[in-house]
Amino acid sequence: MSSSTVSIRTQQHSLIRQLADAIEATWQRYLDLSPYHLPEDLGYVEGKLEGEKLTIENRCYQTPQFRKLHMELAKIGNSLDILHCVMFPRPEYALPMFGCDLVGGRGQISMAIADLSPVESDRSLPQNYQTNLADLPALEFSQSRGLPEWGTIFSEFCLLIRPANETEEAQFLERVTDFLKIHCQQAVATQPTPDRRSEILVGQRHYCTQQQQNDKTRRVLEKAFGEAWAERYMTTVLFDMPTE
Ligand code: 18B
Repeated sequence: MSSSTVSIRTQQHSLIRQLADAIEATWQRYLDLSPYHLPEDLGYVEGKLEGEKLTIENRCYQTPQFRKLHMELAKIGNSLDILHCVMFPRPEYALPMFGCDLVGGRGQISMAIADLSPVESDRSLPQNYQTNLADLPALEFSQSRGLPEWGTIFSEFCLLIRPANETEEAQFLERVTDFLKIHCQQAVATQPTPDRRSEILVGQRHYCTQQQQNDKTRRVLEKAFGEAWAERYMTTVLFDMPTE
């Protein structure tokens, strides 16, 4: 861990900081982590966005079940804090995609999303996931947000909210931690199904293709780093697709 990684996290909105800590702690607790190397120049990035400094820090691991565990913290001056996280299963494992994105600024989180998204062609989650997720207590959030057009990849358990107060922030944090715990426990108990590899790859590629259509993410990256860089970053770091 570089000292700069510690510093950006400590400067971020408390929900982002707490969730980043919870993601990392859950990974450490349940999974057998090894390093994952990003392209040399993309681990720590600085750019300029409308006169403000954009800083991006990436944290990446792999495990026997996951090709890539990716958590990213980004900060634009004092106006925007972002946490992005995706867990990419190895295609030999019929596991959903965990994804989460929090965007906030000036003390308020404007958007918080977390989901375990199916990759099956019938859009269903594995039975054990359905049972465990359905067993979690119902939650009330006062401000739900509608899904964008490309958001057909998300499951019925998807949380997409604007947390209204600290109670809702704490509820969101707890629910995402529950998602992660269920996911890690299920993943380590899952046997690989190499015969389903190509079918699972189709599902994962569809997930990535849809996510690459998020114009809000693209626009931030394009404004700071240019179109070509944003395209490269979205397709090699944020939502890269296994090709073989
Ligand atoms: N994303 N997000 O990760 N995005 O990466 N994100 C925004 O208040 C970044 C994911 C998702 O309503 C917004 O409107 C940047 C994953 C959805 O049209 C901004 C990075 C998921 C929306 C950013 C980043 C995901 C959204 C607008 C790279 C889901 C709403 C914030 C570090 C699992 C889209 C707002 C809509 C929004 C930016 C979802 C600024 C730069 C993994 C659904």
